[in-house]
Amino acid sequence: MPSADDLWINARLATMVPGTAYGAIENGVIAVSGGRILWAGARADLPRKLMGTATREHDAAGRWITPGLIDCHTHLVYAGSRAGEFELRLNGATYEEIARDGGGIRSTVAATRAAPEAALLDASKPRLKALAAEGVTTVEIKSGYGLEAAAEEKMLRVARALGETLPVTVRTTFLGAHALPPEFEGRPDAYIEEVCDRMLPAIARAGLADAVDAFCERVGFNLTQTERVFKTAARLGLPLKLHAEQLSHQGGTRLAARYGALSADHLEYIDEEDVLAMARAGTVAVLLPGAFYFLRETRVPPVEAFRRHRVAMAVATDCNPGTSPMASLLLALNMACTLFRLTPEEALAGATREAARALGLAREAGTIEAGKIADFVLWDIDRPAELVYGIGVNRCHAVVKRGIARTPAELRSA
Ligand code: DI6
Ligand code: FE
Repeated sequence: MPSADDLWINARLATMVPGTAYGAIENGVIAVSGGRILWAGARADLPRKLMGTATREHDAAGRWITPGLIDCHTHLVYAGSRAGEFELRLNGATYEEIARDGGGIRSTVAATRAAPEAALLDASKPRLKALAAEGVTTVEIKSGYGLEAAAEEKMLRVARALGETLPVTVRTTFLGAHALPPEFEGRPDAYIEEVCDRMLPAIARAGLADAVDAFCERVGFNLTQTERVFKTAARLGLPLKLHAEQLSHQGGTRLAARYGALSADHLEYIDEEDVLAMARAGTVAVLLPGAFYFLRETRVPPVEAFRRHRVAMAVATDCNPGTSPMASLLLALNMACTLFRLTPEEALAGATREAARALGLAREAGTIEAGKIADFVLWDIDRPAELVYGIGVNRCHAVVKRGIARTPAELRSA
């Protein structure tokens, strides 16, 4: 065993390794070497070779340490604001009506297309900083507000650039099939052809996307169109995700399971058969309580069925201007408990271990275990449930990204 660069001692570890509640270890130690966790466990079990050899020793002073949080579903790169649409909805219009009238996603598309790349980065950075300052060390960012090759590529480049300017791992997802761009009005199949024959192959060649997603919905794309996107992505070797059964039941979840998708997301209108298909395929259920809350949805995803059939549940912000203008994963966790009745432990697992699975990163992140990237968070809390319990409360003391510690204030001013 090599010697450690850093030893974090006197910690209460919520490792999130399955088996015991929160995978908790009292009087724990984390040894870090080369940005990875070399060893984690109880002080009493610390290998002799790691004692007193570390270059730096950090006293966690009895604080809880969790894995770095992972926000596995966001659309945080966009320009403009939809506060006006919010006001329309409060004056009686529905989300689907606004979408059909060319508002909604399309208004964000216009603003995002028009924004120079640097301006798009500037507009998006505060949202990622807010997440980072509350312990998010990995984030997924989708395209889908460009809806033409150049603007989709611009969004994905900005997402990648965010990961280089802030200490957060960024995973990008191509969501070209998010909405129908105005140029293709009445010709959705022609747009899907554009996505599959031109946009997706070019983006894959440029290495700009880590996964592919689509919006399978009445206001999005139908099953046949979604399947064409999946086929193309699979041919290019890209993993799949799907916005499924958010506003109505379209059968997207079963399609996603059939194609071995990493995750199906939203799922308010999913049925028992769909849950079984997900269980068989190992597809993660990504729950997005922010969108549920903001749209005042009343149908909740079937959490009990997910538990019964052992479908892993992740929780994410869905940070986007139209249906979840929320840049707080801690708030999403609170909402997952209050609105969907997840337990605090399920919610925290949903933003760590299961979120890692939803991104295909289970071997790299999501728990505090030897071999994983040294991403973890120190919290000023007495018990893990406190993370999920507070509303608008950030108890983050320090965020360790690849072994390097920063305070929330440093992350906010990065
Ligand atoms: N589902 C959503 O909730 C967001 N996208 C999606 O596919 C909404 C995006 C927006 O309205 O801007
Ligand atoms: Fe979304």
